[in-house]
Amino acid sequence: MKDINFSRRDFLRTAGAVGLAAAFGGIPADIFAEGRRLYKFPEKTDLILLTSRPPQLETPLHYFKELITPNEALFVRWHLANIPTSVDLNKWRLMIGGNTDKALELSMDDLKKFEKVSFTAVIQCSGNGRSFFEPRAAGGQWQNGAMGNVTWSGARLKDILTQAGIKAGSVDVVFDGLDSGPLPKVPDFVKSLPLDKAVEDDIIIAYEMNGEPLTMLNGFPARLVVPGWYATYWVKALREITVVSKTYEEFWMNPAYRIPDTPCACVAPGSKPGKSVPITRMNTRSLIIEPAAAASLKVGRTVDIMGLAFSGGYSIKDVTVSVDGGNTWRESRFGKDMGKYSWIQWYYTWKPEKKGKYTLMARATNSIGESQPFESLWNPSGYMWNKIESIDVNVA
Ligand SMILES: Nc1nc2c(c(=O)[nH]1)N[C@H]1C(S)=C(S)[C@@H](COP(=O)(O)O)O[C@H]1N2
Ligand SMILES: [Mo]
Repeated sequence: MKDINFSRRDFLRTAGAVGLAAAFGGIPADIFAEGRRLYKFPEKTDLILLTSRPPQLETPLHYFKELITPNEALFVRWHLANIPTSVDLNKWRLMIGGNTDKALELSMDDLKKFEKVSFTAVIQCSGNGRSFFEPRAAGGQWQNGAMGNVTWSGARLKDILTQAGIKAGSVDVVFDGLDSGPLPKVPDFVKSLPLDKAVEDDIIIAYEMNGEPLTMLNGFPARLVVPGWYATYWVKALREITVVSKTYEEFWMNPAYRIPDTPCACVAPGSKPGKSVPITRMNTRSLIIEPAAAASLKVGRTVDIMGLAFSGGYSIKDVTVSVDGGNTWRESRFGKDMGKYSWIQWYYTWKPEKKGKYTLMARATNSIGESQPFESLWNPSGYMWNKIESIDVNVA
């Protein structure tokens, strides 16, 4: 068993308590941060609670001062009410089949016999930052905490598919996890990748995050990791991988998780796109972590403005910073380079010489010239938020 504290009963009791506390309005004052409610789930620290069933938990911003997001602080997002709360590795098998020469049933020991690959990659929900869109986009109202930077380890999907033998005429590879909806009519969370994407070298079935087994809420015992692409494809608690000879188009591929088929993946705010395509690669974005929004700074005293930046699999080339609301821009310094899928930390030293209100901004550009827009790129689902970050601080 994964964890003795993780019996289904304990887990549901914890989750149920959230509902009860909310129903009675009896929420202790000390479980708020950034004005939002915090809650602790098994194996996790206090995280910002969006919903308890299914769990949707956001990482408080201060964790992003760290280059690597600790496992207990990584955000959590499930779509369906029935999620695995314990998995017995003696019984768990990853099944691979469909349009393959043979069907495989891999135990965790079998999975660990494939070459082990490790890299650091940002995991980010398509809806990260959704709450900032105007007009409002329907869906979980995430701020900036539906992301994290994690070192993932596991087996190459390609190696596993090669062992099964991909038959001619294969088109998509389909991934299903152990979760399910409360009623049979609720579509099961199933995602697919085009075959040519699925056999890329960097796509892995991860069984470790930051050198530890995955936490239950982040997909124990194994999950798909598609570095550079939005986390909707990173199917958790994997159960079955099926190679198919037709384009897979069930609910979570169509109509869910699609973006306008326009060059900016955007439409006029409030309007509907004519044609849509599945969301895929992450765009380029940055975030200011320090100082915090509305911070009070001292005139004549040096501050290190610090933040992070990343893009969908292309390294960040530069991050420019403005301390005057976008009139002038200066280059920042970078921290340690953890590879093209990781975020990079950037720093800019600033000494405000006059009292007043200042607007700090950051803009990242990746190695193929993709950058951040001055105005948000609106789409009906509120995906891909990457407007140039901007915070106000006071100097006194
Ligand atoms: N089995 C399963 N995998 C899933 C999901 C899900 O609902 N079920 N949600 C996806 C989405 S949309 C996101 S953003 C990520 C969240 O991963 P995390 O909970 O580890 O942060 O998981 C992905 N994998
Ligand atoms: Mo997501």
